[in-house]
Formats: sequence, structure tokens, C-alpha cells
Amino acid sequence: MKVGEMVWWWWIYIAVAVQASIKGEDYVTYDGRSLIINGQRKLLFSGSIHYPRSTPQMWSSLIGKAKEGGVDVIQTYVFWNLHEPQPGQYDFSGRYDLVKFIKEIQAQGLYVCLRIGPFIESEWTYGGFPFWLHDVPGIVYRTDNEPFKFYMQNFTTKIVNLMKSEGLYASQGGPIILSQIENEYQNVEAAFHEKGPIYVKWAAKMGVELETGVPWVMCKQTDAPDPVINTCNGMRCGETFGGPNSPNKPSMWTENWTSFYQVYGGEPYIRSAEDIAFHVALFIAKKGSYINYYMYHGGTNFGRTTSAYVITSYYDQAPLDEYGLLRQPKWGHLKELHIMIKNCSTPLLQGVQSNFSIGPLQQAYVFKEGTGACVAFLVNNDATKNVTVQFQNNSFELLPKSIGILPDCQNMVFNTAKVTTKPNKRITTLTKMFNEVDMWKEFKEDIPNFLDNSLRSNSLLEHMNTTQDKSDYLWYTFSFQPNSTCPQPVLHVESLGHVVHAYINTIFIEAGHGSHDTKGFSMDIPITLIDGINNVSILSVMVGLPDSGAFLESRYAGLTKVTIQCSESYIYDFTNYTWGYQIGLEGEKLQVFKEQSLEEVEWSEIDDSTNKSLTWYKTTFDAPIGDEPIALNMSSMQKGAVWVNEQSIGRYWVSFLTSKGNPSQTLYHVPRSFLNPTGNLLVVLEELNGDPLQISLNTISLVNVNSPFSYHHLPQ
Ligand SMILES: *[C@@H]1O[C@H](CO)[C@@H](O)[C@H](O)[C@H]1NC(C)=O
Ligand SMILES: *[C@@H]1O[C@H](CO)[C@@H](O)[C@H](O)[C@H]1NC(C)=O
Ligand SMILES: *[C@@H]1O[C@H](CO)[C@@H](O)[C@H](O)[C@H]1NC(C)=O
Ligand SMILES: *[C@@H]1O[C@H](CO)[C@@H](O)[C@H](O)[C@H]1NC(C)=O
Ligand SMILES: *[C@@H]1O[C@H](CO)[C@@H](O)[C@H](O)[C@H]1NC(C)=O
Ligand SMILES: *[C@@H]1O[C@H](CO)[C@@H](O)[C@H](O)[C@H]1NC(C)=O
Ligand SMILES: *[C@@H]1O[C@H](CO)[C@@H](O)[C@H](O)[C@H]1NC(C)=O
Ligand SMILES: *[C@@H]1O[C@H](CO)[C@@H](O)[C@H](O)[C@H]1NC(C)=O
Ligand SMILES: *[C@@H]1O[C@H](CO)[C@@H](O)[C@H](O)[C@H]1NC(C)=O
Ligand SMILES: *[C@@H]1O[C@H](CO)[C@@H](O)[C@H](O)[C@H]1NC(C)=O
Ligand SMILES: *[C@@H]1O[C@H](CO)[C@@H](O)[C@H](O)[C@H]1NC(C)=O
Ligand SMILES: CC(=O)N[C@H]1CO[C@H](CO)[C@@H](O)[C@@H]1O
Repeated sequence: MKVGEMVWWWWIYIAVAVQASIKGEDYVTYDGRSLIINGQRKLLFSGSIHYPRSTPQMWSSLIGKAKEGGVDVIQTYVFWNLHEPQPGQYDFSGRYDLVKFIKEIQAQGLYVCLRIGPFIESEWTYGGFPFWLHDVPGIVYRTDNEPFKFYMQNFTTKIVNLMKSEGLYASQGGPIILSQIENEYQNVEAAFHEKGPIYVKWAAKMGVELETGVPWVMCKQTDAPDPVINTCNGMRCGETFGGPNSPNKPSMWTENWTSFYQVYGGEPYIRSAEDIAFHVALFIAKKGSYINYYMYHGGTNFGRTTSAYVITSYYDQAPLDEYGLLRQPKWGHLKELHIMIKNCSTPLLQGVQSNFSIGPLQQAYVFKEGTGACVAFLVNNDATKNVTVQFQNNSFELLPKSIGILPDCQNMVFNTAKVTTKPNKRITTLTKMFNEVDMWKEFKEDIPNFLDNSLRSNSLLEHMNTTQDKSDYLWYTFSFQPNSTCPQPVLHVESLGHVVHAYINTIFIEAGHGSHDTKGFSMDIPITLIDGINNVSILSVMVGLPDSGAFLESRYAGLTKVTIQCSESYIYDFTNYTWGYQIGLEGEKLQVFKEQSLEEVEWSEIDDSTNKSLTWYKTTFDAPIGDEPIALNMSSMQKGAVWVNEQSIGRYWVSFLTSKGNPSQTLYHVPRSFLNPTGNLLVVLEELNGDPLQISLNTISLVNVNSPFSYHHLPQ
């Protein structure tokens, strides 16, 4: 072929390719075995990394470590309430830069699974819904409801069009090979009766009609309509998944939980590398061809983004920890498993699978190709003992609850329970204490009284509807004068969440809270009343909005009943009394965590008064030298929030102890990119009685557990 001809052919090729991409033709399809990309069946490992739970400066390294760990696909949700804070107003800047995140994945040669939802749950405030949806007249979320469907379609279309305009679908030469519509809908479907299945069909059709050129999935949705693929979420999909709902759909696992999210009052959920590897291998043995780790990197719930009672650190036990450091042996063991399985992909994707028993609790899964290639998985479900099994005239010893992999059906080269990766350990190195009184300045919030509040109602208002989620805080206030003697008054407060701080005549008297599993709580507090008019001020605090379940639009939080009992028979009921309300705190309104608004209030020296509550503290610090991740140790504080250079690093709640008596989280990640070399502004809002003098700044590093000497080689 002459050069001229080659150029000509090249142009024809480009023209055909462009045409195919415009029509979005079949670049990604599937059959009963797997996804088919560019004509080839694919066995894919995927890992969830959520862009707003880290910083753009971390993305490249996180994606690189996922790739090195044998991950082919990065899966992320799309976070509607970040992107559309007001109807029709969009934000894709900074941590919200979805396009930049996807292009970074593409630059490293990985694929993307884009879970648009737009309901995402994800332990994310309001399940990802913008709060303004709450006030759309007649709206009922996630069902056959016109207002809801309008906004869901509007946002889904916005995202699909954004991806198309950037050429990001695989059908356009981009990295996105899959999209998700809705999310674990089957959990709530029955609550909507006959409207549930109608909505599922509508959502599937709406997605498909957007013509992305790549398949859609619905996770935990056995009745996902064609051509949408139903997929499994869970910890043990090899055991629990009923399989695809059609023989021409592949078996896919969209959430294999590497750990579990943690709530205040809860201990971390540690899932061993062996257990994850067992279930991944079992899923592959049962003809699974796509597995996603939820999460591969969890990260940080900055600001007010967690859902109710969920801690700020997210899936810290994932293969990459909150800071993006390798968690060993998990990361390494899964990497080895990926290499082993990838090496067998041809027989796994093309071969004929058979299974048979090799013992009372043991099975073999064998994949054979016409070429003679053969791979076997020998499963021991006995969790108590080693067993020796016979397979093709050879004997093999299997560890308890393990799967042996034989890439040639002869030699067992891998066992899921045999971990050869060395474990590591994370250590914190103290770089600065904030332990001198003159390092800090404080500003105390005024406790508002009924007469200070212009917002009035003759009933107890629902918390979320009143704050419109502009703040965690809502003051409920009233004043009253007892009509007769009330010698031993008891204040009784009932709330449906999440936290209450009660004050009488501006003196703090008691705090109470519910929990993730039991939102409602009540308090009975003996109080002292003065002669004359008394001011009662009750601060209701939310720790994230709910993120799951049906009828999210009609959830209730805040106070439901308030009484003062003077005697057995003499009770003042204030439930339908005249209440004053204040939305948010003064310091929030003035944004005292911002450099330019610091002067709005009077800061003073820290005092030791016992009337100590609702206090803002500020100080400055220099960044620790080096590039190790940084965390604030907040163990001496109780409950509140922290800002560094105006960026919220999240809520803290150290005083909510687990059943073992530990705080759920004491270390709070401060991304390096939030810092300047010197003079960084640290602002802390403490609701209760924390001691800022014990807050410290630390760097985080890893040591190999098997080499004690490494402790001595740590950089300072
Ligand atoms: C989405 O709704 C906005 C108004 O909120 C409208 O301007 C826009 O055209 C709609 N977009 C689509 C794709 O429907
Ligand atoms: C083979 O697999 C099928 C489907 O999972 C199962 O029903 C059957 O019990 C298995 N047979 C053996 C011998 O394990
Ligand atoms: C199983 O065998 C391994 C060696 O292959 C041994 O280290 C281990 O203790 C055995 N476990 C049990 C439960 O017998
Ligand atoms: C196992 O041994 C039997 C008898 O020696 C023989 O017939 C059979 O082919 C062998 N099977 C394999 C897979 O080697
Ligand atoms: C890859 O598989 C082949 C058989 O298909 C086997 O001979 C080889 O040992 C395997 N490599 C690794 C690293 O397991
Ligand atoms: C207690 O502190 C709060 C906050 O600074 C203040 O509003 C209130 O007046 C103080 N009350 C007393 C009795 O000192
Ligand atoms: C929410 O507040 C508005 C007034 O701001 C009120 O009209 C509406 O009834 C409230 N809705 C609920 C569910 O409380
Ligand atoms: C006290 O009595 C007056 C008149 O009987 C009544 O209007 C008022 O609501 C009572 N106060 C309280 C706190 O019950
Ligand atoms: C109650 O609040 C009012 C209005 O702020 C104030 O004038 C009054 O002194 C307060 N009473 C007490 C006992 O603090
Ligand atoms: C408060 O008012 C509501 C609505 O009028 C009524 O249903 C409820 O019984 C009243 N509660 C009390 C304690 O009076
Ligand atoms: C955090 O600081 C406290 C002292 O306030 C200390 O006891 C604790 O060990 C520190 N935690 C870590 C992880 O360094
Ligand atoms: C679908 C599924 O496998 N769910 C499981 C997830 O993990 C938890 C905790 O181990 C189990 O209770 C669920 O059954």
C-alpha cells in the first residue's frame, strides 16, 4: 500500500469511527458472560472512589494506587446536592469537578462506572438530593410522581449531556463504560405499591433514551427492565446473588463492601483481607465477571455532607485508607488475587463452567476451553478446619473457609486465606500542641431568649423544614412564669433527632441525643426556676440528614414535646405554646471561620468560667514540613465542627462513646492542599465543654509491623 493510500484509508477509518461514536454504536455491549468492550469480553475489577470525599490534589495518586492494585474501573456516584445547590444553578468547581476527575482516570488508562442515581444514599446527606426538592409542591421522591420525575430527569440529562459534551462515554472514545440509574430501589419499592414498578420502568426507559452508547445498571433491582442490567450489592454476593434476570446479561457485583460505614457510637467494622478475597473468588467461580469494591478509598465527609449520625471519616478500613495510604495486607492481598484471576481470564470468559462436590462442604468450579486451557476454584466452606480434597487425581490441602485457585487445573498457586502480604500499621507523629492559653482566642455565642427571636409559631416546628438545611442548629425558645409554686420543677423534652442542649435563663443545664438506630429520645432534667419570667432556650442540632428509606420528603426531626412538671398532677405543657425560633448560630451567620469576617465579633482570652458552652476558638499554625498526610487530634473536645483556612474539615463528636467506651473518631483529616506554609487559620466551634488546649496537629505515616527498626527511621 502506498503512503497516499494509507492516508486515505486512515481517513475512512476515522470517518467510520466518528460516525460510530456519534451514533453511540455498540462500543460497550454485553452477553450472558460479561461486558463486551470493543468486541472483547472483559473480566473487570472496579473500585469506588468518590471525588468530593478527597481533594483534586489527591485524585491522581488515589487512582494510580488503585491501578497498581489491579483495579480496571473507578466507580463513583454523582452528588446532586453538591452540583445543583439551587434549581438550575450548577457547581462543578474544585472538589466537585467531576469532569476533571473522570479525565484523570482516563489519563491513567482506567475505565469509569458513573452512578448517576441521582438518589445515591451513600451515607451522604439526604441521599444526595438537594434540600430544595423538599419544597416542590406535591413532590413524593422516587416514585411515579410528576414533579419528582421532572427534576430527576432534568439532572440526569444535565449530567449525561455534560459527559457527552466532553466526549467521556466509551462510545465517544472516553472512559465511561457503564452508568447507573436509581440505587437499591428494591429496598423501598413495596412502600410505593403499584407505583413502584411503574417508576422502575420509567427510570430505566428515561436512562436508555438518553443514548449514552453504554449499558445502564440498576443495583439490587431484580426486576431491572431490559436492557438495564440488574446487579448485586453486599458482602457475599457469591452466596446471596440470585443472578442476572436474563440469560444474556452478565453477573455483576456493584458493591462488595470492603468494610462498613461507621456511625457515632459505633466501632470500626474490620473486614479481613481473607474474607474479602474468599467472596470475590467465589463470585468469579460462579461466573461473575465484574466486581466493585465499595469502597476502594472512602475518604472524608467534609463540611456537613454526612448523613444522620455518620462519622466524618468514611470507610477508613478500605484498601486505601482515609488518607490514601495503602492498608496492608488488604491492598496487597487483593492485588495478588487480581493478578491471579486476570491470568485466567480467557478460560473464565470463554470456557465452559462446571461444578461438582469434592467433599461435604467442598465444591470445585472448573472452566474448560476447547483449546485445553483449564482453571479450577476449589472451595472449602468449612470454617473450622483444614481439609484435604481430591481433584483430578491430585490431593490438595485447603485452609479453613478458603478457595484455592488452580490456573492450569494442576497446581494450586493461590489460596484466598493464605496472606503473604506483610501487614502495616498507621502511626501518628505529634508535630504541634496548641497547649498555651495565649495561642487561642475565643468568642462565646449568646444564648438567645424568646424576646430575641422574631420567628414565632404556636407549635413546635419540624427542624429540617425550618432550617432548610442552611445550618445544623435550630433554637427553640419560650418564656413563662409559673402560676403557682413549683418547688422541684423537671423539664421534660422529647425529640426525634438528633441532639438537644437545654438552657434555663442562659445557663446550660443538660444535653441529650439519639443514635443512628434510635433517632428519638427524651430527657427529664431537674431545673431551678426564678420568681418572675423564666427564659427556656433549647438548641436542637442535626448531625446530617437522613439518606435512606421511602418517603424521605416527610421525615421529622427536632422537638416534639416539651413540658415542665411541678408535681405529679401539675404539668405545664408547652407543646402548643408560643415559641420563638432562631435558625443557625450567630457565628455561622457572621462566618467567623473566614479571615475577612474575623473582626465581626469580639474575640477574647480563653476564660475558665464554668458557664462554658457554645464557644468559637481560633488560632493559627504553620504546616508541618514534608508531604505526609495531616490530622488534628480532637480527643479533648466534645462535639462541634472545625475549619482550616475557611474550609470545613467536618463535624466532630468525640463525647459520643462506643459501647467499649471509646470515641468513634478522634483524628480529623486536614488535606495538605488546604494549607499554606505558614499562618493557617484554625477555627473550632465547640458545643459542649471541650478543652482546646489539648488539641494537637499530627502527621500520619505507615510502618511495617514486622520491622521494629522502622520506628527509628521516621522523618520528623
Ligand atoms: C432543567 O430545568 C431548568 C429549570 O430549572 C431548565 O432551565 C432546563 O432547561 C431543564 N433542562 C432539561 C434538560 O430539562
Ligand atoms: C452447582 O451449582 C449450582 C448452581 O449454583 C448449584 O445449584 C448446585 O448445587 C451446585 N452443585 C454442586 C455439586 O455443588
Ligand atoms: C492448616 O494448615 C496450616 C498449614 O498449611 C497450618 O498452619 C494451620 O495451623 C492449619 N489450621 C488448622 C485449623 O488446622
Ligand atoms: C485419573 O486417574 C484415572 C485412573 O488412573 C484415569 O483414568 C484418569 O484419566 C485420571 N484423570 C485425570 C484428570 O488425570
Ligand atoms: C498463569 O496461568 C498459567 C496457565 O494458564 C500458569 O501456567 C501460570 O503459572 C500462571 N501465572 C501465574 C503468575 O499464576
Ligand atoms: C453564659 O454564657 C452565655 C454565652 O456566653 C451568655 O449568653 C450568658 O449570659 C451567660 N450566663 C451567665 C449567667 O453568665
Ligand atoms: C414547612 O414550612 C413552610 C413555611 O416555611 C410551611 O408552609 C409548610 O407547611 C412546612 N411543611 C412541613 C412539612 O412542615
Ligand atoms: C397561667 O395562667 C394564665 C391565666 O390562667 C394563663 O393564661 C397562662 O397560660 C398560664 N401560664 C402557663 C405557663 O400555663
Ligand atoms: C429573659 O429574656 C428577656 C429578653 O431577652 C430578658 O429581658 C430577661 O432578663 C430574661 N430573664 C432572665 C431571667 O434571664
Ligand atoms: C397541640 O395542637 C395540636 C393541633 O391543634 C393537637 O392535635 C394536639 O393535641 C395539641 N397538643 C397538646 C399537648 O395540647
Ligand atoms: C490524641 O491526643 C490524646 C491526648 O489529648 C492522646 O492521649 C492520644 O493518644 C492521641 N491520639 C493519637 C491517635 O495520637
Ligand atoms: C446483600 C448482602 O450480602 N448483605 C449482607 C451485607 O453484609 C451484612 C453484614 O455482614 C449482612 O448482614 C448482609 O446480609
